[in-house]
Amino acid sequence: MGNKHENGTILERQAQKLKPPSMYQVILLNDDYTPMEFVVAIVQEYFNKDRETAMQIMLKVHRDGKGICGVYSKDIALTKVELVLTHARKAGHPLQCVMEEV
Ligand code: TYC
Repeated sequence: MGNKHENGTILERQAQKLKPPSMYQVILLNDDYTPMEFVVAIVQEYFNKDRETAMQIMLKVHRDGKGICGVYSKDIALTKVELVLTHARKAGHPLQCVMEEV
């Protein structure tokens, strides 16, 4: 059932039901202790931003409490959150990084 190649109707119905994968914003949160330069380096290294863009993102987080570093598929976003948190903890900083479905 459901796979008639001689009649395209059923396959077309299946195709119409397919949704694009959910996307996730990876967000940095502000704190009072993580050095600004450390955050800039994190944004450059894990979110592929140049120094100027990384500085703007860091300053937005510092002023507004949070800021978006990028939008990714679920597995990529999860990996970035884990890498950032691992790097920050190893360096002894309380930096927080979360993901939110767009
Ligand atoms: N508020 C921090 C400070 O003044 C800098 C900072 C920016 C920390 C962004 C975290 O996600 C952050 N040193």
